[in-house]
Amino acid sequence: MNKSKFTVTAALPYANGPLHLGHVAGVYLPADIFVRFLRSNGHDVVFICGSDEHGAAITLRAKKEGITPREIVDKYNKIIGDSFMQFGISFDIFHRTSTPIHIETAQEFFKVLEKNGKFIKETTEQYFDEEFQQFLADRYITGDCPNCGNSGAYGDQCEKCGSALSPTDLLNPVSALSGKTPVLRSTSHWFLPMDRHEEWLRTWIKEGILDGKQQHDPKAWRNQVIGQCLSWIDGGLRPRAMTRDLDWGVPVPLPNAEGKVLYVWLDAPIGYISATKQWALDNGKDWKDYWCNEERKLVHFIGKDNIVFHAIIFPILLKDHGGFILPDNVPAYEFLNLEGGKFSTSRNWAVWLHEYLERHPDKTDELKYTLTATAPETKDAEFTWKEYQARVNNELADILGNFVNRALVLTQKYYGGKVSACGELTAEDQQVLNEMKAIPQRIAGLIYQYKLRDAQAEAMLLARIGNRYLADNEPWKLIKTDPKRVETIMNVALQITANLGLVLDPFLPETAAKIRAFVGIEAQSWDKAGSTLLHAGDQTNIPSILFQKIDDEFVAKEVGLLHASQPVAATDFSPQKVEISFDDFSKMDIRLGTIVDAIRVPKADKLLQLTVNTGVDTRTIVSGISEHYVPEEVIGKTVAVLMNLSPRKIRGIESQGMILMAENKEGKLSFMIPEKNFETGGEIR
Ligand code: B3M
Ligand code: ZN
Repeated sequence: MNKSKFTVTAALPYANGPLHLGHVAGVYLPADIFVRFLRSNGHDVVFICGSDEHGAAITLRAKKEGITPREIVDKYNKIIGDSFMQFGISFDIFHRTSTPIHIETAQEFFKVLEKNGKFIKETTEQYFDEEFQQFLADRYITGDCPNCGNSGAYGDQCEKCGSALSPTDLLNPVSALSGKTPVLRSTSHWFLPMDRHEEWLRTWIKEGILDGKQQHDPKAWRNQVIGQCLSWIDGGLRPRAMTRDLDWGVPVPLPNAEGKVLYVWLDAPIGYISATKQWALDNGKDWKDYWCNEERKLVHFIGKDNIVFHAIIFPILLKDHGGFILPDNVPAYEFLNLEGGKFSTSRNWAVWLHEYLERHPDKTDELKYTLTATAPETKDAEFTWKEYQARVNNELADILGNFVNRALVLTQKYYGGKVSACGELTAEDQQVLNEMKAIPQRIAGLIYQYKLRDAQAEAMLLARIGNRYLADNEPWKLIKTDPKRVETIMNVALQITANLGLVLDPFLPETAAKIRAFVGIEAQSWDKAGSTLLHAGDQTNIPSILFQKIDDEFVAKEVGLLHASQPVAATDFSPQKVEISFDDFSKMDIRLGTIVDAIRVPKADKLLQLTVNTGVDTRTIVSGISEHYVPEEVIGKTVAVLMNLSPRKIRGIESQGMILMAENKEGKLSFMIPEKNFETGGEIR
């Protein structure tokens, strides 16, 4: 078979902050799995990434940290690059858009478009911050999205609904610099008349046809990608400024363009090309073979907020320039949420990759497995530490780890580690071996369709089959009565083990390498997967444990870290009250009481009438918790009671004391329940 050649890119992360697990799950890990598979299946492939070092994302961050843009990009390029390396994302190059080769490439690209009349130069009114004396575009300006109402939409895009915007589209625009409403001033820029491109884009995206030729299979594109693109095109594309008034970026390479730089979304995608050029220089290749050869498939892995830039704007630029191939596919990922919330840099609701790797340097495959198993391929998904624990314990440790360990330990025990001979195969053996043969083909089929979650599940299926095979055949019992049969069983089990060392490789490269080392084989090409890889008499090695179980303490610690990192806004809670003496405090008699009965107070929405056993008596307390708890759920709870508060009549009922509650920012209430199972009456001091 003639194997397609690929150029695979992963979105260039802005060098304005570290990466979190949402980025990893929705771009870098799937791209890496895809590329590792292509390599092992004998495709010619280059895997390109780098940091995006221009644009308002960078300059605004620099301003916030009080350092220069150069210092910002140096700092985060290193943090991001190091964490990719440590996590084993196997880019052929991780480049930078602030390098001379990139700046030159981007300028050259711009000049060609300009010379060929692909831009319109126009003077228009743009927002200007009078206090900071600066034009405002992109992230320098925020406001309400005209399409979805999101109040944090940027001047070039709403990240919530994904639509591409211009600053003047925003409702209630505010400058990110001064926080004030900007004024309009005129300035000239080079615009890309996207409206001229609607027709061919529609045919290309809908049917995969470009210049009358079938360029790609539109059925292979994700529905969300096609849907988003068509809705923009149908809504009418508008000219879009390709330059900005800024002092950080790629200077516009024309006379009389002082103080103007390329729009970051013209600059950054060209970063894929310049990175390829650098890699080609370093490796004695011709970069044009990766960008200008129609035999090659260009694939962009991105998050869904980047769809318009990769499936509409960049293709227009490539076509306008001429001589370039267009993407064969743009697998875009939805968003990953975290423990019930959205990943957010500003609210620090995130698990940062570099911090995870610092805490758990030996748990890369555990994270990869969980992220792939829950990847937001077709809809938003959620990462929780509980699920991580369950995946590691119940799947990686109990199934994969257990099976591999059993197969190798028994081989050590019975045959001194030598692969036993395969005798006559039973129908069951044959069936298991047939599955082993079929699984790699199914994995390949799924990966070519960018269904990496299902592909990983297929690879794990082989471990499940192996685990069940040993459990069903119980060689540890049979060894006493039918040692001949056990030889065959162990041979089959080891063939499965060796195959796991191949089929898991794209997903769990470290684990797969360990398994191959256990059975004593080298990395093999994908076409070997499914076959019997071991021969009777081959020597295997003593295995180590593949996966340690994750205990509850691990989960509690991780969840705790997440909450502990939350910035507490001064306005969220009331300020501290005036100081009191110890005597004042000790006047209060607070105890553990148990709620023995609860009823609603008629005609009072907020009130429950509680009967509380305090250890010294049973009393009535009226509590304003009815909006938070129904009577049935509070009965039996042991809670903190303020005993010696003067009794008061509430709605005609005498309330003798008070139940102490904690309140969060949203005004939700929680009982103060003792952490240990303490009896009623215990004093709280
Ligand atoms: N840096 C946006 C992002 O990180 C942007 C991607 C560029 S890809 C050419 O989401
Ligand atoms: Zn929106």
